[in-house]
Amino acid sequence: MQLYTYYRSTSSYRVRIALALKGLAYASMPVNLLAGEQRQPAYLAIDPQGRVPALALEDGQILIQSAAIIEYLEECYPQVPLLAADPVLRARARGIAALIGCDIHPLHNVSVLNRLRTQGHDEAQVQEWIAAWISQGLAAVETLIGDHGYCLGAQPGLADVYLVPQVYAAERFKVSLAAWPRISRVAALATGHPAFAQAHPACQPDTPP
Ligand SMILES: N[C@@H](CCC(=O)N[C@@H](CS)C(=O)NCC(=O)O)C(=O)O
Repeated sequence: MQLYTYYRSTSSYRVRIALALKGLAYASMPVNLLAGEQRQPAYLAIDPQGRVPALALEDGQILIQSAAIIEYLEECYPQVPLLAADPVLRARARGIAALIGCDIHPLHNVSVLNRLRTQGHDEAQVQEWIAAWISQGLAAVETLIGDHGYCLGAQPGLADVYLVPQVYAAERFKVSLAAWPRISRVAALATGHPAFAQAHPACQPDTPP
């Protein structure tokens, strides 16, 4: 498989974690979002929306959208499951994933921030926008996760696949995690896990030196 990815894209980071947790090999196909490669015709032929990630399967078929890609991996490679057997726990994990993937991340995506800038908002206003949405969302996540281990149990799962990249984005945008001890605990735990370490933005082929 080939993963079209950008080192600090949180959506790509999610898929990298899922692939690593499941022990699946893939080739990284870096797309430089700062250079606008996602809007070039060659990449639009892969994802007409011009976003990463995209996953090319071994038969050449291409999947887009991190949620759909992770669901595909879960269905095809269930040996290391990201979802519990219990339907309620599955729904809780999907709820946290949707909260982050639908209600936090899209509001600080690069194209949204650039639209704010072209509308005349200065960097302080853009920063306030980012911090407001991340803080509101992570405050809710803090109440939805448990007091021990990963978000919803002793093993990492779908909620962690979404939360750890969102924590990375919070730190990148200088949003303090101090008010959220459970989230901080999960992030610290993930730091010591080889799959999360392998997927981290700091050690991707396109990570700047
Ligand atoms: N809902 C999509 C979001 C994908 C997305 O917004 N990716 C960002 C990077 S995290 C991107 O490619 N941005 C490029 C742009 O906005 O031009 C997913 O989960 O895959």
